[in-house]
Amino acid sequence: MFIIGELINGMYREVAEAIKNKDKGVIQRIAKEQVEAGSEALDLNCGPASRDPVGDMVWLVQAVQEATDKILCLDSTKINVIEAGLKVVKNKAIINSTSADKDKLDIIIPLALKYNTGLIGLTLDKKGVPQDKERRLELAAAIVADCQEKGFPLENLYIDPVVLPVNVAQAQLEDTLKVLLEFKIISQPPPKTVMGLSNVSQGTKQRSMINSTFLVMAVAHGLDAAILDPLDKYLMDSLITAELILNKQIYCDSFLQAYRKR
Ligand code: THG
Repeated sequence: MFIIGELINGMYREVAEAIKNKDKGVIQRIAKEQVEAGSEALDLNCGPASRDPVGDMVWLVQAVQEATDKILCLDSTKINVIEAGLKVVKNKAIINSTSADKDKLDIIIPLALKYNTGLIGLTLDKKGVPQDKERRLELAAAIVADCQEKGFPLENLYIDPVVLPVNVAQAQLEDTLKVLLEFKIISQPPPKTVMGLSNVSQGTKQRSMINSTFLVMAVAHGLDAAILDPLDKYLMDSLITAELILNKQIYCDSFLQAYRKR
């Protein structure tokens, strides 16, 4: 599993405060903790309260890459925020994200090509998040087709079926899992798949249990990458164990210790 640490997000009060006060130490500590816990990439999101998302994204990128050289996943719906961040990224980046809207794809895919980044494509459009698996598949196919047309390598494309909270859209979660398998037959090579895992438990009281169970099920449906809280030990141990059961890790009696810190 390609793990993208989700904790540098202005949705968290501590992070929002640190961004506001330009307190690099807090951000760099959270970056290092997530890397130590197994993240290969770090999501950077200024949060809904940011007054200057362009300036804040540039500051976040610069602060984080002083602490780690991991892949940076620039998380914003605003194209100018993404581009400002890309201009200062030194190593590898992933654009998080584009919708399936043609006008957005026409700007974002060339940007991803110009800066040689990965790209996350959400299966939503101006009409919103689909209610069913068929529409999610249609939107994924539209993103894949546009990437093929523009010469963007599908190995660098991550399709995200858009996870909604279990207390809001319970009836859709099974479809969200099943469509992961269907994304894989859209093209050759297939796109990769990613989920914002913690969305599933927002507003619930058993977050770790819900996140872990959903992640294990997603692993069984071939999920390639997850935006998650890598500091949740129960979640990470569940992930390692799911990969063990699917023969993606070699068994030994101390497999949890052996695989936790790779
Ligand atoms: N897909 C993609 N990117 C994404 C998402 C996605 N980026 C943002 C989000 N979804 C993934 N990241 C988070 C980060 C935090 C939370 C959920 C998803 C979260 N935060 C607490 C909450 O809302 O309860 C914040 C409160 C707190 O604990 O302080 O749950 O789906 N491509």
